Order: sequence, then structure tokens, then C-alpha cells
Amino acid sequence: GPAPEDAREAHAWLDAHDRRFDLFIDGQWQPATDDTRFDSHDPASGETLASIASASAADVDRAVAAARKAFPAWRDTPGHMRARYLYALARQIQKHARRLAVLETLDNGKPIRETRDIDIPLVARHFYHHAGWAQILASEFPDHEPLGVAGQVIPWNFPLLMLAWKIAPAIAAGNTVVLKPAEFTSLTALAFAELCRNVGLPDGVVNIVTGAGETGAALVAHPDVDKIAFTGSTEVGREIRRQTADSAKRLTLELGGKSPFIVFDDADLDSAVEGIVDGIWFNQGEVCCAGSRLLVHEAVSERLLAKLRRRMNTLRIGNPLDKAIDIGAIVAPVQLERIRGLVDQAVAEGATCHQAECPLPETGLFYPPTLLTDVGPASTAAQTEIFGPVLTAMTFRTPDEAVMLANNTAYGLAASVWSENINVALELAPRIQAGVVWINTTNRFDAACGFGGYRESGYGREGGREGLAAYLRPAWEQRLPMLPLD
Ligand code: TXE
Repeated sequence: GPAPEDAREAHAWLDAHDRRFDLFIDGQWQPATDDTRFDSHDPASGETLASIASASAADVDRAVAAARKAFPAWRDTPGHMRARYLYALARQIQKHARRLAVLETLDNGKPIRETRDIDIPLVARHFYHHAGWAQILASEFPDHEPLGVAGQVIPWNFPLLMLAWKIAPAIAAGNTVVLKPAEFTSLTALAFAELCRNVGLPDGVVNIVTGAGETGAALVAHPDVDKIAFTGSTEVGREIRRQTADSAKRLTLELGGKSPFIVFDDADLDSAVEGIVDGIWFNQGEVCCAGSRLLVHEAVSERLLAKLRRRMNTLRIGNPLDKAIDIGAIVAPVQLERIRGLVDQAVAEGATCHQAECPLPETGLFYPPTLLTDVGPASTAAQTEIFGPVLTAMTFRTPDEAVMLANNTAYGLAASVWSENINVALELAPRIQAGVVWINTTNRFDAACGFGGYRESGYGREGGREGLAAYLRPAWEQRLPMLPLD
């Protein structure tokens, strides 16, 4: 398992808070108006981790008011001063990395190896990167100004990393924020609120309102929010699009995906198998850019799938706090049911279902690595985001057919292309409608690189220059004097 002192420290932190959390508004812990609460569970053990306040529309209103009040002073704080807070937050994240990793693993069910080596280091890196941006903002974006109050709603698959993707650019650019974490995974956002206090971030710059979809909807509907940034399901993204259509709110959406993983006949098949493992079985497949559709050249399909089936059987699934585990628990019963339902539907439509022979723990929310073959291009298995450890495999004969299949969903978030011939890969990449195309690799993320989708995967980019621009506007929009017409 993890170093026992890390797990102990995480539990001690929960105990120090009496396993009871309020809302973080205006730099203070504040109870929800009617003290409505919900519980957060460890999906691997079923243990109740904490009781968490559920914010009503009135609480959201208080949080937005606090963010509005804090905005002018934060906007007028010189960039190099704002940078100090972001650097300090990055250092706090590194200082508490082990506790944050354990908390994230307890709350979400993902393997400690991933939270410790991937999630939390990327979170720190995101704050460091945006601290740099805050410092050079005035010279890089002259005559730009922040938007005001940003309302941010995030999902449960990378709780603290999605918080970082939202908060770091927003506050670097001089906005203030109200963020709503997903109801299954609020703990690291609440731990982050504490770090904001540790570094003396001015009250009201970051506010955290916990709760379910209704809390998010109240934030989206709030008239004094200038921008909504949402990451989550395509359905809710659509709803938010409708809800904000007649307002002046800016909107960025990062939604679902069904990303193709394309293997040519000249690819290094052993590397491709490792890529597939990472592409679909990283984070239990609960990844928006998961390589969930394997498109493999007919000539190597049998060989590749045989290798893949052997590799699947070696994956270790179980207690996510165990460092030797590859696949942890599914976040919540509703998500496990959704995965089961979609696999059943795929099988009813004629798919062949192969599941790894690795033993599952007797309790907890676990689902085995799964491979679906014999699927038609219009079937559920080929079209619907499953958001679990389920890979759909199809074959192609020519590059044109690979492109056609790759683009044949409503989504367009990511793609991965495998070939030993770089010309094949480079010719294919720009023909695929996806925000990112990886070549002979997958799941590479960098704070400096804009991430986002095409079509139903959403719009706007997070990370890099574009990500920052999404929290700025040209100052002349507000300041241009009205010219008399006559
Ligand atoms: O998402 P929701 P769910 C996909 C994935 C998954 C499916 C369902 O396919 O199986 O969505 O997951 C908040 N107004 N993705 O139901 O509901 C909610 O409280 C404002 C892909 O968990 O979209 C949470 O904080 N907010 C995805 C956040 O939205 C609302 C990651 C996401 O939850 C709201 C997650 C409303 N009306 C799921 N209703 C990705 N792109 O990575 C809910 N929320």
C-alpha cells in the first residue's frame, strides 16, 4: 500500500475537520443556509469519508457576491504580485502532495500510483506555469483585461487537476472565481481552499461551493457571473448552452469523447499494446480523451488483439491505495450501472465481449478491463461514450477508411495514430477532427498546450495561450468612447 504515514495523514486531516465540511465563501468556512448536506464515499471500500455542505441558490448568490466584491482589487493587483500567490499555491500543492494524492484516491477510487505520479504533479505544474503567465500578462496581452467573475463547474474524473485547469488561468488573468466540484469528489477542492488560506490569497478570489447538479445550475443561471467554464457530460453541456444562450456570459465547454486509437500495419505492435493500455485503462477509462475506439489495420488486427488479450489478463485491479494496482474503483454506483448498461446494450446489438481474467475484489465498485469486437460503425459500442474500462475494436483497410471511421462520431476530442512511417502519421493527423492528435503515444498533457474539442466535444481551449485568452477580453470592448454619429 502507500506509505502508511501518508494514509494516516490523510485520515488525520479528515478527522481534524471532524469529517464535516462547509462551503468556502469569502475566505471563510460557511454553512449552507438550511444546512443541507450529503456524504462522500470511498468507492473502493464503501466507507463514508465525510459529510459535505450542499449549496443552495442563495449560497451560490453569496459566493458570487464575494467574488464580485473581491474582483476590482484582484484585477488591479499587478501581475507580478498575482504571480506570487500562484507560485505559493504551487509550492503548497507540492508540500502536501502525498496527502492530496491519498485524498484523491480515497474519494475517486483511482490508483495511488496515478494520483501521486500524474495528477498531483500536473496540478502543481499548472500553477507554476500560470504563475509565469501572470508575470508576463501585461506585456503578452497588452490592452486586455479580465472578464470578472468566472463560474466553473468540474467533473469527478480528475478532481484536483480539473480544478487547476479552471482556477489557475482564471486568477492568473485577474478574474475571481466560484467553483463547483463534482458531488462525488469534493475533498481535494476543499483541501485546496485551505491552501488558499495558507498562502493568504485575498478573501473572495477563490470560492468553493459544493453540491450536486442543482448547485451547478444555480451558478450557470446567476446573472452576475461573466463567464462559465464547464467540463462534464455532453448532455449537461448542451443544457448549459441553452441556459446561457440569451445572456452575455462567455462559455467554454469541455465535453465527452470517443477518441480513435489508430494502428497501422507497420506499427510496432508491442508499443501499440502498451499505448492502448494507457489509452483506455488509465484512470479506469474515466477519461474524456480516452482512446476508447481502437481502429486497427485488417492485416495486423488478429495479431494485435491476441497480444492485447494476453496483456489484459496481466492488469491488476483492486485496492487503489495499493501501489501495485493498475486499475482502481469506478467512482460511484451510478457510473458502474451506466457502464454495465452500455456493455449489455452493445452485446444485445451483436458485439462480442471479452473481459480480462483478473480477479475482482469482492466488495467495492469494480469493473474488469473489457474489449468489444464485432461491432458495426453505427452501433452503441462505436458511437456512445462509455466512460469506463471498455475498449471497442474495429478494423480498416486504407488510410481513407481510417479517417472516415475516426471522424464518424459526434465527438472530436483526441486521437492517437500509430505507424513506424512518420509520413503516414503526419498525413493522417490533420485529416482527423480532434483537438489533439498524438503520434505513437497517448495521454500527453502539458500546461503549455491548449486542450479542447471539436463538435460535440465542446469549444474553447484550456492550457497555454488560448486557455488564458479565454479569461481575457480586449480592453477596448469596455473603454472605447461612444462616437457621436452626426
Ligand atoms: O456528468 P455531469 P456525470 C460523461 C461521461 C459520464 C457521463 C455522466 O460519459 O458517463 O458524462 O457523468 C455538474 N448545470 N462525462 O453525470 O452530470 C455536476 O454536478 C450545471 C465526461 O457525472 O455532466 C458535476 O459537477 N452543472 C466528462 C459536473 O456537472 C451541472 C467528465 C459534471 O457532471 C448540471 C464527466 C447542470 N444542469 C462525465 N448537472 C469529461 N468531459 O471529462 C450536473 N452538473
